[in-house]
Amino acid sequence: MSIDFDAVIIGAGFGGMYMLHKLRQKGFTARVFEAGKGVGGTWYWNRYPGARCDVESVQYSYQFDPDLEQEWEWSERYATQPELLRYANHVADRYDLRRDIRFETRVSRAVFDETANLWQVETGQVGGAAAKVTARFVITAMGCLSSPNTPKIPGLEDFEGPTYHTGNWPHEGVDFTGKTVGVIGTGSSAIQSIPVMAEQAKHLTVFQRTANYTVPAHNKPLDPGYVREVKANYREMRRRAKTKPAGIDFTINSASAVETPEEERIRQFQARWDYGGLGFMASFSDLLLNDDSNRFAADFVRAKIGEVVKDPKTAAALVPKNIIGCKRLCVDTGYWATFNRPNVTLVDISDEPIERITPTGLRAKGEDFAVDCLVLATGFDAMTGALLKVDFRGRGGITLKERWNEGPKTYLGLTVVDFPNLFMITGPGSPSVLTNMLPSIEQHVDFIADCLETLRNKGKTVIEPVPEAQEEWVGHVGDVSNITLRSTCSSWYVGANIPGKPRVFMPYIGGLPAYIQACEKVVANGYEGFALA
Ligand code: NA7
Repeated sequence: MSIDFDAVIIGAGFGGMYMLHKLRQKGFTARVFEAGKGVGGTWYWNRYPGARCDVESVQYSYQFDPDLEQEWEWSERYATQPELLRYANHVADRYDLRRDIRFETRVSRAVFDETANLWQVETGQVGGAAAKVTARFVITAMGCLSSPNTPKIPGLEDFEGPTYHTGNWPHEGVDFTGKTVGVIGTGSSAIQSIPVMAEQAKHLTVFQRTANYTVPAHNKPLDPGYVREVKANYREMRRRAKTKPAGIDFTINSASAVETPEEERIRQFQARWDYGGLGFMASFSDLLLNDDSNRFAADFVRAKIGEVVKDPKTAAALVPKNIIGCKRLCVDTGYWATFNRPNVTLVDISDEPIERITPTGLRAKGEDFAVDCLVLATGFDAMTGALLKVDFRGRGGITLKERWNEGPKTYLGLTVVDFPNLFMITGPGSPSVLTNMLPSIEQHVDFIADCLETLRNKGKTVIEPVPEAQEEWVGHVGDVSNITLRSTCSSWYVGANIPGKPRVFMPYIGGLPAYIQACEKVVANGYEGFALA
């Protein structure tokens, strides 16, 4: 059987685009299949009002080409979705990527042919015929938060008005003027969009199952002097970022919160709060390791709610009860203050679920809430959702679904036993969602491209992890997750938001530096843990 491409790449977000560029640079042929009509992945689909990245734009950007980072101008501290999408399109143009991308094409199935040592990839085009291509390697770049979760709330299909999911927002936008809107969910997407939708809607009713911690973004236009400084020292900043567990260049206070006197502790929290953003969790080194330390941070944030929200009942309902940073910390602009608006109501459904969706609204806690439209800010089937939508068949016809019956098992979050020549960019078992995605993506792309080049140089055509190496890695991923408080709550990190999903802490929490070191050791030892044929 002939081979159409060295590699098929699934997805044209930041992972897929760089993978294509890198493979071309090394002289490989590649074809990218992308379900959307354009590039950008997460930033293509998540077009809800107020959508922006919670990692600062100068850091949430590619670093593989110093010219690119010098020429691109970010306008705000945190880039909006439209700006990120412009950036993705700029990258696609600059490196002439589109000619190897097939848009509106979804990969439905990929079967490894053990005789020819290649993948047979089946695609379906939106409104078109199914097609098959063959490739030596398949590389998934489908994103970690790309399979929207629509909860099975009784009656949802009977609702007569429009229903929008934040993770698959209409391209033409939605005009909420004069509308009554019901929002389900209070995660990052809701916390970003609620303040913006509230400015337009006649009335917004927010249904909250779990109150979330959020810290102010303090977003602002980027000061030209600051940008000049960043650009003059970009390499050094990127290098520093890679020494930090999250791959983000912010200062981590090495002190312990419990061992720090109260006055100083509050001063540290307040300084981070005033600066804004995810760096709040780096106020002390033990916030996710020690219950008491965590409680100090949680109480600091909880106390802020009462200072902002005027209605005591609403303020009390907004106070999160669980561990701070266990679910991903949110970064907001005016979220709590939005509940002071006369056109916004919070409905606490923590003690009983939404009873049903009716043709004209929602019924919860024995009350009917009439709404013109529904916004589902209900998140994603994270980390494995998109991967398991593709019918991957490895050796002996085994499916990835069967293999991951009890939760995802990978070697380095990159490869899976019995699925030769299949690589996952930011797969489960890699730092991925616990880090700045851009450097994590680039590290994976570089690893994969170097690996393919090594195979070519050695005259090898097959690479796959050996079971012992995978077992050891899965054990290590589990062991490090048990050290932190992060694995203890019902978050999407452990699959708890999807009924029936096995409860496993999916990302690698050992930090980006430790992970990079582990990968480098594997390579230095001649692709230790892999079998090459
Ligand atoms: P999240 O963070 O998973 O938030 C989803 C929200 O939807 C969360 O508040 C959920 O409550 C709520 N939810 C889900 N299903 C239901 C049902 N059936 N009833 C009521 N409420 C429900 O997704 P986001 O899109 O906001 O953010 C995802 C990531 O993107 C984020 O972490 C950043 O990394 C960027 P729950 O907490 O499960 O009780």
